[in-house]
Amino acid sequence: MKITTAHLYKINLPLQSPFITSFGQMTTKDFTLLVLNDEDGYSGYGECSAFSCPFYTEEFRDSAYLLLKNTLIPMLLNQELASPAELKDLFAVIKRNNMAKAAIDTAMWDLYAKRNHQSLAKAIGGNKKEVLAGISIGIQPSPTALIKKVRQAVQAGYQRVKVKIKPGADYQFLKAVRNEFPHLKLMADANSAYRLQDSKNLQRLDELNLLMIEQPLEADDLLHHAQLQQQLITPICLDESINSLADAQAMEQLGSGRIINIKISKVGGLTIAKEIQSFAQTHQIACWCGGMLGSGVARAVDIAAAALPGYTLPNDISASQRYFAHDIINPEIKLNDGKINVPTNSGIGYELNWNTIHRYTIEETSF
Ligand code: OSB
Ligand code: MG
Repeated sequence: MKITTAHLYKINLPLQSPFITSFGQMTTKDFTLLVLNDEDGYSGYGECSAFSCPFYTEEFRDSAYLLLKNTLIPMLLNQELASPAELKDLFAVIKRNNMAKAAIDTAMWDLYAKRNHQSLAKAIGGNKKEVLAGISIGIQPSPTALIKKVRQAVQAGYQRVKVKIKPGADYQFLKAVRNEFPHLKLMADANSAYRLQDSKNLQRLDELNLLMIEQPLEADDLLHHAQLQQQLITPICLDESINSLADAQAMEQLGSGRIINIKISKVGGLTIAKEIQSFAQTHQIACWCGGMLGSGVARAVDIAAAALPGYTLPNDISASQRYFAHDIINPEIKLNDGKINVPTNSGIGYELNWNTIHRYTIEETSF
C-alpha cells in the first residue's frame, strides 16, 4: 500500500441538542475528516475526534489538524506499507498525539480492508454480526428532565444507559432514574469530576446497582483510583486514564479498576486498541467501546472494533440520529432492536455523504 494523495476537511457538524458534561457544553461536533488515496485507486476514510478545546485529553482539533498537515501526512505519503500495523513504528518518533495518529491509522485500516475486499470488522478479526448499542446522556437540569431523556432512550431500544454526573448532580439524579427503571442497565460517567476525599459521596451510589462508575478521578491518578476501588462495590471503569497498553498494564497491577472504556481515537487507532483489548481479556478486565460524539466515520470504526470478541459490555455506540440531523455517511447508522448491524461490505461499510460534508466544512487541505 502506498498513499499518493490525501485530503483533510475541518468540519463543524451541528448536534441535535447541546451535550453537557462535567467540563462544559457542546453544540457542534468539531472534527477533521481524512481521506487517503493509494496508487491503485482505493480510498480510506478516517476521523480525528479531538474536540475544539483540550478538556477531554490534551489534544484539540486545531493542534491535531496542524500535526496531520505539517508532519504526519507528509511522513506517510509515498511510503510503502505492508499493513496499517506498520504505522506504529513510522510514527513512534512523534510522542502521544493519539487522536491525530488515529485518524491515519483508521483511514489506513479502511483502505487496507477495501483492498482485500473485506469488511473492516473482518480485517481486524471481528466476528460479530451485531454489536450492543448504548447511549450516553449529558448532565440534565433536574432529575425529572433526566428521567424524560432516559425514557426516550429506553423506548428507542437502547440496551444500556450512561448518565454523566458531577458533584451536586449525582446520587439524586441516579436514584430517580433507578426508581423509575429498576432493571435498566445503568451506569455513570464522571469525567474526572471527583477527588479521593469525595469517596463517601461515591459510596452512596453503591446501593443503585450501577454497572460501573466511569473515570471518577483525574486521568493520571491510577493510585487514587486503586484506593477508591477498594472502598467501592461498584466496579470502576477507566476512560481518560487509559491511552496506551502501558496504562492498561499499570491499571491491572495496581487494581485501579475492573473495566476499560477503549476509545479507538484516544489510544491512537485500531492497532493499539486491539493490543489493549487482548491484554485486558487475558487479565479478566472487561472492555467496551467508547465514543467521542463522533460522526458516522468514527462510529463505523467503533462498530468494527466492537465486533471483536473481547468487547463484552454494551458500547457507547448509538444511531446517527442520536446526535446529528444529518450525518456525513450514507446510509446513516440505525438501531435494530437495541443493536447495530455490523456491515459486511468492504471497509467501514458506509459511503461518504458529500452534500453534508461540503455544507459543514470550514477549511480543507489537499496533498
Ligand atoms: O467520557 O465518554 C466520554 C462525550 C464527550 C466527551 C467525553 C465522553 C463523551 C461520551 C459520549 O460519553 C459517548 C458517545 O460518543 O456516544
Ligand atoms: Mg468517559
